[in-house]
Amino acid sequence: MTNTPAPSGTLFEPFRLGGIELRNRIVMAPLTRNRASAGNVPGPFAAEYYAQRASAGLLITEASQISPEGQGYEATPGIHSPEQIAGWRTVTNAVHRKGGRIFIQLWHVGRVSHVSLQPGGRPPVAPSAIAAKTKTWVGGDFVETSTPRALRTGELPGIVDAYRQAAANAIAAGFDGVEVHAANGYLLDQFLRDSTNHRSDDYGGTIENRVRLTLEVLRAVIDEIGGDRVGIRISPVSPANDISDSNPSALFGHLVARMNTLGPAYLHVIEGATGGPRDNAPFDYGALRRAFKGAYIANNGYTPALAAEAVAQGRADLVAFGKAFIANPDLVERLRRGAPLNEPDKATFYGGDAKGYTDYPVLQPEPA
Ligand code: 8OZ
Repeated sequence: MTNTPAPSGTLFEPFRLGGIELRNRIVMAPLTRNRASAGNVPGPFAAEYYAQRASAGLLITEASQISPEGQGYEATPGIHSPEQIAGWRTVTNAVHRKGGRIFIQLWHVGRVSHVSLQPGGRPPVAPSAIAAKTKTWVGGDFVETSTPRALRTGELPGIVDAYRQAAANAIAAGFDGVEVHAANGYLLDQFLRDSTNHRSDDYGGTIENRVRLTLEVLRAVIDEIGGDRVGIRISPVSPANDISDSNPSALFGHLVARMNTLGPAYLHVIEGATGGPRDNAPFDYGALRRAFKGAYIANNGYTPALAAEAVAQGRADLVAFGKAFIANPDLVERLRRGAPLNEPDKATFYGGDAKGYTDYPVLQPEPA
């Protein structure tokens, strides 16, 4: 990865997010690493991994399932058991000792799962019984996802309550807040978008109905821990995990307008195709930013220069980097100095041990 010095600007200035002060505008994006231990407890190197990256203004953890049914890949951590809460406590302590701030991403995969990961080997759940043409990670390999069953209307309050409980657990684990994962074709996104939501109850059909579950989740989580400690991530035009919508501008415009009445601290937007081109489909992100009353975190394919420009021009309050943070624990310092970036090693993204996780080199201190 090449890097040119970021134009002097506001990326390195502090930012007040909800009730907390971030020391810069650089966010570590949520990154799935599949290194959890037995019981889906954060693994032995997780505290060190996150603490190494604590100079980011805000760390957002890897997606963490809110319930056993919410899991879709092997060795992803949860935030529903006492052991998981205790495991995350070691992570939040390590990050806070270094002066960092950390939110946990709350995840339910919906249909993006496999029977072998589901309680009792049952099918995964989704708004509608439509299989995703996508793969998940089981037994150290990618496998086709299993066909889901449609959730009954009467089951939805239980899903909302699992998010609420997970948010309470996150606070018990010492997190500064939570990010509701409503992106990338997982459960909430499956309810939002009309390629995956074919329901005929109050949670399907019209845009008003399709946003209902996401808003109920947001309201429950905010009631539990306060809007200052809650963000939400969306990916309006990303096809990730075999998903699409016939009118993303209307859908996400409506969602954001309704969210304002609940008062989450931030909106985190994957612009374009997740991990891919930013211009895969036309979308006016500026309109979302202007419509939303809280902070806007931009993500996806931002180079240091593009990030500095987005913040300097006021198109984003914060910018989240993913792969660059895998390979550069001291990304903030490297951007400040205009230093070269380490290249991420794709072979160690998912699963494994400390290799490709906690062993990326940092810069030597600058000579005085
Ligand atoms: C990569 C591999 C597995 C899961 C996402 C949680 O896309 C993920 C994820 C990414 O949001």
